[in-house]
Amino acid sequence: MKSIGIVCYPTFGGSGIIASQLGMGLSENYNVHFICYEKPVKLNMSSPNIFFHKVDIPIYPLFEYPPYELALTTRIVEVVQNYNLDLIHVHYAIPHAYAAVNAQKILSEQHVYIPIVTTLHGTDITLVGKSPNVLSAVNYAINSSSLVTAVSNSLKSDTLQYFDIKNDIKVIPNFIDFSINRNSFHNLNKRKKILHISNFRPVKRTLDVVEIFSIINQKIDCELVMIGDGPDLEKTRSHALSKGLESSVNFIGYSKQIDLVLETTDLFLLPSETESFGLVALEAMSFGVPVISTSSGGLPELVIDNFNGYTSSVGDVEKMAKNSINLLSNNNLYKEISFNAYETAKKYDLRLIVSMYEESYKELFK
Ligand code: GMT
Repeated sequence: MKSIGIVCYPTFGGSGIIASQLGMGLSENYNVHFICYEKPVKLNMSSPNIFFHKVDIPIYPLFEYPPYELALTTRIVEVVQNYNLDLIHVHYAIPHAYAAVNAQKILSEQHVYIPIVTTLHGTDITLVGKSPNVLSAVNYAINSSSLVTAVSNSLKSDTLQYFDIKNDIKVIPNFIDFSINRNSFHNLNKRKKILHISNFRPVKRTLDVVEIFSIINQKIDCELVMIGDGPDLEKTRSHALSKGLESSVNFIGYSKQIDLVLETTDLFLLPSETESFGLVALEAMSFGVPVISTSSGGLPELVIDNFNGYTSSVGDVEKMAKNSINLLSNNNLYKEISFNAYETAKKYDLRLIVSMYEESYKELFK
């Protein structure tokens, strides 16, 4: 059986979730070795083919910034040597692709060949990667990877625009596990439940979520559930308070029970400045929950306006609220859009997308 190493951020972010689910899917046919500074939050280690190797980052008073890349590079070298890995798949260019291509170089001096697959997830390109402080190192890491994948056409074209890319970039979208039970047929709740999930970074525009909700709330009996935590949480909470919405907005922090919440949700709001894909929108759609989003980045590749949800320009809270009110007050329209959302999500079934990765790996094995 071939052995694959996966490097990812172990936190609640979409890239870590995709990497974990990919590893679990691959473990039916491969040994999968996760190399991360913590066990990924969504990783279920029940398969005997899944292994976890912790990256210990040296903390020493001299260092203001711990040398994560060096520790990761060293750990990749060790795991490849000790477990005879056949390929390393890194998620997120910064600094994972850079660490992996350096590990590849170290190993080549020992006559060990290891192909590197780099999956670009979004912020590693659109927000941080294109910054002049890291641009040439990220450019080098992408060009040195054996295969580069991006999670949407939009991310692929952003990457080609911001970097000097010599490699082809293959688009392999995010995916969702349809082997778990998904309650797709919704009857609208009497009191409509509206949901937002994010890491409350400025790119998520969580104040717009409150604005959209406050307009809907003037016309429709509804509640807003906000899941997640991050830099804009307090600002968003204060904004809801200042609008007198404290009794109808519920901030619940991080949750591992998102599926349970989605089962009883009527509408999902994602007014992001940009999203390379919008995994959380796909999760909502897999429960037949229509999405109101912006038309930025890769979102319109998933959320098709007037078909499985509605898209608007960034910041157009009036239009997003108008579309929400129209949808939530029209049962027949709601049923149709909800059904289309569910049917769209089925096209992103884990089994289909994992096999796209497997096909790509096969071309790289020696
Ligand atoms: O933006 C986030 O919530 C986290 C971020 C990450 O890197 O984990 O998500 C990015 O990758 C996801 C998985 O590919 C995509 O679905 C998200 O759209 C993308 N976020 C952005 O582009 C802002």
